[in-house]
Amino acid sequence: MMNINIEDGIERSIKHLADPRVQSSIKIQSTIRQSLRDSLVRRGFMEISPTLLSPLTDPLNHPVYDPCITVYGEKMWLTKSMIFHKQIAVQQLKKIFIMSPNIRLETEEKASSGRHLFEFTQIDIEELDASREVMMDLAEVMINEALAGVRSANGAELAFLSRACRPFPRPFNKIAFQDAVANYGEKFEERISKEATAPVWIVDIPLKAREFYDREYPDRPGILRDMDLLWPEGYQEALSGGEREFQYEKIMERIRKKEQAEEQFRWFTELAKRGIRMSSGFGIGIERFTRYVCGLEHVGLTNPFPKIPGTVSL
Ligand code: ASN
Repeated sequence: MMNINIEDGIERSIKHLADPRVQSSIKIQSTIRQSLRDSLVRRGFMEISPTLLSPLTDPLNHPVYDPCITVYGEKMWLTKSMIFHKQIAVQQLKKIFIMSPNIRLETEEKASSGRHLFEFTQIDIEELDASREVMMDLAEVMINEALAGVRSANGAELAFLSRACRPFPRPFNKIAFQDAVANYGEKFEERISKEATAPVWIVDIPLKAREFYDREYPDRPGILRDMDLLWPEGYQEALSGGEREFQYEKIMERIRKKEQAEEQFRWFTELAKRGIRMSSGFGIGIERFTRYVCGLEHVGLTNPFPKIPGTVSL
């Protein structure tokens, strides 16, 4: 069964951990994690435990291998994101966040994207009764506080990596998805990010490019009250989020429109049937944040045990 050479694997892992770029980025990441947590706690958010295994997880909007295990005779999935758990927990807990480890078994060609690991952490945030705009404002403030935090705590690492790390003028620029496609074509994320010198919001991403769970504009069918943020300098996606659909009928209609198996979401839809309130939130990829701050070619350089798509490693 074992096709990998463990000796080689261990050798690679030792070399990786000894790489000064890896050591600097891990140090910087520690500051980023602390700063993001502090920003949220200061604003009344509460950290809750991650969920690793559940009969309910994010369907995602792109294909991944789908690891599922049988637990006491029932199927459970490794967490791809805690989107539904956030939406459920926030009904009672109001303002929450999770340092959430996610497993997404990305297809092999993603190995060279520079942006994908099949195990990563996102700081996943949700607030009850909040609008998308409130969440965008929070994201900008948190990002700027983390950049300022790194600048003051990690001077030596930034100098070694030749990075400046300054907070950005606010508010960040916004482009509607439709305009982004019209002006930059299908590969707009790559193009906009490459030409940008500060983060750029992509807003109003349509249902066809998104999962079913973000909320539609009441008067613009198919267009969602959602957002992505792009890092500048070509580092692409920093975060994604939106307002969540909360009306049972609409949730069901959208699951059908996306041609997804209703059964897979029953733990959520049955709860929505009883009545839930609107919430908004987003998730910031911690390794991608670190990669951008450090200016590294691959996100794997920000993790002590990087899981590169298509490769088995420690
Ligand atoms: N964390 C994202 C959100 O809040 C969802 C995801 O990771 N797919 O919308």
